[in-house]
Amino acid sequence: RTLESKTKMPEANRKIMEILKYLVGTYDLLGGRENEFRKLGTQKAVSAIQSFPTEIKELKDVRGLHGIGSETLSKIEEIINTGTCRKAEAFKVDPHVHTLRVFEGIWGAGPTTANKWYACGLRSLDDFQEGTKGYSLLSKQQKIGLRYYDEFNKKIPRQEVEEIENVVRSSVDLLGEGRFQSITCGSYRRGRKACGDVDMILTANREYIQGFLALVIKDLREKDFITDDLVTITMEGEQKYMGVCQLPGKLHRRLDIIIVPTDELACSLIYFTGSAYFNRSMRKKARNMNYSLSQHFIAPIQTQKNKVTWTGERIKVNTEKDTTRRQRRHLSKVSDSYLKF
Ligand code: DCP
Ligand code: MG
Ligand code: MN
Repeated sequence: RTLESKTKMPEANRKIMEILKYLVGTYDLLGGRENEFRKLGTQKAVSAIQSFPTEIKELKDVRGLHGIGSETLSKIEEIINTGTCRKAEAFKVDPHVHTLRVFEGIWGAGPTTANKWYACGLRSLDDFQEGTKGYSLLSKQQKIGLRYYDEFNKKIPRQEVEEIENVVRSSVDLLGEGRFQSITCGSYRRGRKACGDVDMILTANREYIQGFLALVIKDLREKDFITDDLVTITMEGEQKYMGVCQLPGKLHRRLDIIIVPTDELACSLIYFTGSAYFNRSMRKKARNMNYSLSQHFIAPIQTQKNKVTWTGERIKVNTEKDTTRRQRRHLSKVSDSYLKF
């Protein structure tokens, strides 16, 4: 797996990516039809540049790239020439954008919620204090998000991610009698020095997984390691937990755990390691090759006049590498360095 290795991408490309991603995030935050349109256009450029093999020195280097519109091209030109673009600079000092970003920093609040609050006249975190109108607008999760606002918005050093991993793993090993493997994914597995949360996959043979996640969570709660629950999903095909944990003397941290049968591990690893961008391009690529890639499996599909049909067949993949090798065989003429492992 190619990590998001900072050394590999040329500095100039990384700069362009960084600013374009900031624009994508801000368009998303602002919402509305126009911004949605701009967001999608800019996102296409991000995907294209992500896998661009050489340093972007001039506009003509990217002019022919598939999917980059003229508006985005002119921004890229601005970045090449000036190191920034006026749109991004304007967003950075826009109080409306600033407020929406603060609101979006409350766990459980996305762009839609942030805009709704803004429209209600709310302007800062103080407007959400207990007993206020703002407080009454918060969901149960958002109240937890607000309580730990500063803590959740601080990154977790790798070392602490490993300490958290160890607590979870020791519980899993004991309760699972050694049948379960636990793997920390997300930005940690991509090699980041500091992570937004801890994302773990627990895996064992299908016969053992039913109900197991609930046991682990209960145990971790009794140990006062898990302090709050945000989301628990326990369906037949999916077990997912999102909550809050805390090591003694450390900050409250976000913890996500999913549990998957071993036969789905490869696709789950791809999904849960991300990044979200990577997943989007992988899935799109799969789709273009008449495959459907999900967090559970990869399967051949047929597309006719925008109608997608699935035969029910799944491709057996044992490793992440299998998943893309199989795809790549059908795509030998396209070179996409981002898909190379
Ligand atoms: N994911 C995804 N699409 C999303 C959100 C998440 O495909 N909209 C996948 C890819 C992510 C993984 O789940 O890498 C974990 O999600 P996180 O939100 O924890 O993101 P990261 O771990 O990548 O970054 P961070 O350091 O912010 O936690
Ligand atoms: Mg994460
Ligand atoms: Mn996560």
